[in-house]
Amino acid sequence: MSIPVETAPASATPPVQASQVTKDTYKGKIHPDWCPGCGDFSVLAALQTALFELGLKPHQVLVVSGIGCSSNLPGYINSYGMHTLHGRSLPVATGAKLGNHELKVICVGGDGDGYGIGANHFVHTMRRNLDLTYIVMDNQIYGLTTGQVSPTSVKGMKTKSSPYGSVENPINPIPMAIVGGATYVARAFSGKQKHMVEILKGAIQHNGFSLVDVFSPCVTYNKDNTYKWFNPRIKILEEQGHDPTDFNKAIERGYQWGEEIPVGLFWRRTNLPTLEELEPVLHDGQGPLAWRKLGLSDEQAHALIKELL
Ligand SMILES: Cc1ncc(C[n+]2csc(CCOP(=O)(O)OP(=O)(O)O)c2C)c(N)n1
Ligand code: SF4
Repeated sequence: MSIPVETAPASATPPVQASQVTKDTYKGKIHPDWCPGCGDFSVLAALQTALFELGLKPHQVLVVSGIGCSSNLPGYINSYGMHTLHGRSLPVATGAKLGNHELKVICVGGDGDGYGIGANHFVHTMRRNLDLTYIVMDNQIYGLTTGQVSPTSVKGMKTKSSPYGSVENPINPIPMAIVGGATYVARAFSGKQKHMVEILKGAIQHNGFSLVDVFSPCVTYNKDNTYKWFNPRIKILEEQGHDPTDFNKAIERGYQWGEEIPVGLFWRRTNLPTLEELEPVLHDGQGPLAWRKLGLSDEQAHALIKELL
């Protein structure tokens, strides 16, 4: 079988015609199969609005996910997308970003996906300060697998896998990301969509690794951390004069849990170079790696592809 070898254009310009972006541009063709009322609907809508308001074109955006209800999101948005393996969105996204550093790369997934099986990738992607936006739809439970305890389930929470109450301390992703090297660390709530849009726009525009942890209630399996439970507790940092350049305050507010739970931008740092900025090969004037010639003859390329397939 002869495999056609794609010849890369010499210029860095992607071979896609940019069309006019409208409010509907980012609407996908498939209707989400999430349960009615799932917090993930709000995250999808906020992300679509943020991309529209930033004037980005779908061909400039790649959305990468792992596995879970929340990780189905790339199927519902009109952009480039990859639905990868459980916990593996960040390494796949890292490869994509280094392959084409002009892309806006956005990772999405759940708390189980990102803070459980994918926690090692989370830590290493943060310390590299790759220019990625990571949105975690944190419902404090495994939704897709029908309600087991997750790394962010509250201690004592009764789930299918912890019928007498979880005995484990949960992960707190906010302080973890601040000390882990993330340079934009924020939290949003599905019940405050307008605020989420602003947080997402800031994250996507930020040059460096941004985490947006979103309280996105699982209305089917988490009967503790519901909209009703969150609504009176959620307080917006931006309305309280929080300074996101104050490291100690960011950590302190990140630990707050109980009667008052802050959402908003906890921490932002702008003086740390990104991994892409430190990679000399990306700055030799030849544009993204993805658009460069391979430097192989057609025969060599065919032989290589044959070997890999
Ligand atoms: C390697 C691997 N282990 C386990 C699973 C089963 N599994 C699928 S989704 C999931 C957890 C989903 O929870 P979360 O990431 O929080 O997403 P949600 O469904 O709540 O949005 C698990 C354990 C899997 N698909 N692959
Ligand atoms: S099971 Fe939970 S997380 Fe999954 S779609 Fe339903 S409400 Fe959303």
